Amino acid sequence: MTEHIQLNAAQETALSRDFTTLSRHVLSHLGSYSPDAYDLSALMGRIGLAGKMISRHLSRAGLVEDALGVTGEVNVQGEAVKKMDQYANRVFIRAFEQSGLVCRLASEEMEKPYYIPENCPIGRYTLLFDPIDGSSNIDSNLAVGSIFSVRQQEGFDEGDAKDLLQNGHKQIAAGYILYGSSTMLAYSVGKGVHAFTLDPSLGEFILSQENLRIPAHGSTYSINEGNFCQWEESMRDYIRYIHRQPGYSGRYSGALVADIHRILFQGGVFLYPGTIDRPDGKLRLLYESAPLAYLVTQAGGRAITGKEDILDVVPQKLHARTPLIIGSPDDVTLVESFLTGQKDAIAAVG
Ligand code: P6P
Repeated sequence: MTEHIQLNAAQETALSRDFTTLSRHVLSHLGSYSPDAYDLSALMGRIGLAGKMISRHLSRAGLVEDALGVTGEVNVQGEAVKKMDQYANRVFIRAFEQSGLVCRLASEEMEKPYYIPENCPIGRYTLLFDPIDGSSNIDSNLAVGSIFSVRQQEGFDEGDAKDLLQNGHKQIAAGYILYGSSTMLAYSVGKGVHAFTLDPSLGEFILSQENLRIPAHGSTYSINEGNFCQWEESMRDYIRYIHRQPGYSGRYSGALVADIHRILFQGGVFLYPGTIDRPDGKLRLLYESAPLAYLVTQAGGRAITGKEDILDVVPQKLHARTPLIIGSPDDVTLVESFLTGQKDAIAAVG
């Protein structure tokens, strides 16, 4: 009779980890094998598939004909559309056309939601996403990301997707994919934050960090100081205060996902406040700030506009923008004390 072959502890751990794929992890973390849980697990699997395809295209962009540069078009945001934006947007659409799960996709790159009619009577999910966040980094081979948010469709949609104009608490899943030195996916379905690393040799996202918790404080502040003269005085006072404190480091990559990923793991605060040109800020609510707020909040962090929690904001339109201050709870609270003029709090920090 063959003995039950035992690997050593480290080998058994590695083997178990390698079989903890994204879809399986979602099911185990939902702690349910209901049809909804299977749907969400399958949906996350399709997001992972889209991420793998985008990662592959990015890694060869310099070699593949016609992958870099702009398309010559301008998107609904008034920004030049990069060829990679268009490719990534198409990848997400194709990933969900064959899923049966998702009826609508709303993207930074599309003025109106994209409907998948054959899915709509059954598929009750909507995917909101920024296919490539930070695409201005692509041609310089710097980190970029995808951001995603999943909501359940409510009621009958007459073609205007009005039910999407609700606060961020309505999200049932959210996360991002970071195309950096490795490709990582961080997600939450409301039961903590978990990170996966793409193993190209397996073609699978493998669990690398479970139940991530953001540090209460970090030394990083991430803001585009080129806008200094456009901020409100209270924001300028905060930056002046930080400049006077020892130990802080400014880190700003131009890609929201990369900056948030650093802060999620090392602590600190990311800020994109309103400016004179853009009083509502630059970042979009439904498919950038709200999903990242959901994720960071799940990890024990905070995300505010300066006046209220990001997750409480109700957008008036699909591509609404918002100021964003997000990260470690102590650091966000310090920024908030400057913006709300809580002089005693400022005095306390010296
Ligand atoms: P700025 C990229 O265009 C983006 O939407 C985010 O990824 C990034 O954090 C921000 O805009 C950068 O904007 O005005 O500092 O170049």
